[in-house]
Amino acid sequence: MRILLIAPASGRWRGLGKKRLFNGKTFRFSMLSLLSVAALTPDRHEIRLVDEQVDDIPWDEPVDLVGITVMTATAPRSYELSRRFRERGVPVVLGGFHPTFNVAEARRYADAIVAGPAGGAWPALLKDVEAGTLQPLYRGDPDREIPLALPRHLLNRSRYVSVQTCSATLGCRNRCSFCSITAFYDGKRYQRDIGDIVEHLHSFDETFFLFIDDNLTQDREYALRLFQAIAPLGKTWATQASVEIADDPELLGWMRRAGCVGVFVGLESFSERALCSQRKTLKPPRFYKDAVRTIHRHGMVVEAGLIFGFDTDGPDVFASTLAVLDDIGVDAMQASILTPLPGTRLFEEMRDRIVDLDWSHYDYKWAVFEPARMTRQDLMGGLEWINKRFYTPWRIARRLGRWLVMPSGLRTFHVPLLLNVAYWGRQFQFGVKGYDPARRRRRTADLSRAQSRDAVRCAKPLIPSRRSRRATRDASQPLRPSVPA
Ligand code: B12
Ligand code: SF4
Repeated sequence: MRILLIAPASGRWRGLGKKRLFNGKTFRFSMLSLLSVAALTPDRHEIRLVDEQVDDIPWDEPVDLVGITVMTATAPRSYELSRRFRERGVPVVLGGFHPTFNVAEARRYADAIVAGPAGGAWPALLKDVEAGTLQPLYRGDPDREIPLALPRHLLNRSRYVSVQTCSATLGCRNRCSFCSITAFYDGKRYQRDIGDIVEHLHSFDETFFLFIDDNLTQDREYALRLFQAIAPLGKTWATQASVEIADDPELLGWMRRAGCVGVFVGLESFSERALCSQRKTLKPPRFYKDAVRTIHRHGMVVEAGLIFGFDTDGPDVFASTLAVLDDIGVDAMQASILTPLPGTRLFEEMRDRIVDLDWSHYDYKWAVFEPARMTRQDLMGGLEWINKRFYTPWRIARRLGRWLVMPSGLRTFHVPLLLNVAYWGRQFQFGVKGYDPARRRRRTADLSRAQSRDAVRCAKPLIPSRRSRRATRDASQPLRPSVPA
């Protein structure tokens, strides 16, 4: 069979990778979802992989089966692609996070759904397609390992920051209410054999790679053994980890020796109340400054993940967060709007407040619910504002200058440089502007105070001037009886 696997891209992401400047390459990686599906496909089938951020859909090429990976934000585009292929008589299979949590909806747009991981389900589905007995739903088995060796030649590697990505673990044992990972893996965590990972990393022909794990250091003993095993390989890599690593000098030391040059840490918010409300019970925000400093001392860049729109967030949250970010000294920042993704506990808790069910807006940039302490417009405007302000040239220069004077700062200077320039380029490319809602409110309040003052003055001058007294008298004269007394 000729199988076409598609990673759809919605809105402004579509074709972004074809642009010459600020084409999102720094943020484009992984494709592990479809590469894993391809790796589970028997050799007798022919596979083509299309990433819509980079490639066009080959509408005119003959194909026997289409597989689409679907996130909530890309669901509308996926359904559109699916409709067009099905109109041509090509069966379409949808897999990934969104169909897993929305089986009934997704089934309306596809011939079959793979819910959960592809292990077990995809090979069975292919057999059924060949036998002409395709079923509407297949459930994957998370205990079946996805092969580590992947057909990376299916990707145009020049379009990605790295096609060398690896997942040592899948899932996370924390249960943050906004996170899809918890729901997808049911709060469980799967760890691969360390020997297999080392052997796999040996096969990478470039020095730099990415661990796409959601929380690589969650199991300390496993992480320690992993870092000790990969240290001799002389690779450099980046990953996501919990800020708690800062409390563990031994782990941090091995992480550095293993080649880690950067960590993405989900700080989410600087309000302890906000974190508690989402059951994110990690390090209290007041320790972040020391934590960042410690991670820096180990030569790793810190990119902070932040979320806005918690019920404790008022219009002033953007300016106050920016001040804290400047103070604690993170090197890059990714800001998102709290988004109740289907399948998460947050989605259930927010059901009554969700006002926008256009899935393409579930990309962390839209306020799809009514926030408690500001308007949806303010939340979106504030998000753009903090993005723009954090990546102004002078703030970038200050961060880079700070990085240069750190031990081994020169050697890894390209990491914060690339990240900051890429983020700045994204603001530029997407025309991000925004406004500070607190400031706008103050200005509006001042304005309306001034207006009401003026209104009062116009309506009833407190101390009428001599001129206005005369004017009042003059104006009222015709109303006096004209008959002489
Ligand atoms: C790398 C990554 C990206 C990369 C690349 C995505 C890609 N296509 O490979 C980039 C940077 C482009 C990206 C972008 C976004 N991402 Co992203 N991303 C990830 C991340 C960290 C890893 C994905 C991965 O490789 N997983 C490993 C593979 C092996 O697992 P998998 O993806 O689940 O795939 C398995 C199954 O789901 C299934 N499967 C998946 N697809 C298909 C298709 C078929 C046909 C079949 C049969 C099976 C199947 O089989 C696979 C093997 O078992 C995940 C988090 C995570 N742990 O998954 C978030 C994640 C997928 N992203 C997410 C989001 C929200 C986004 C964005 C919308 C916002 C953002 N973060 O910027 C944008 C979307 C941009 C757009 N509008 O186009 C959410 C999705 C939640 C949801 N309910 O939709 C996740 C889960 C993060 C999270 N914590 O919530 N992302
Ligand atoms: S947000 Fe991070 S720590 Fe929380 S459940 Fe998701 S992956 Fe785990």
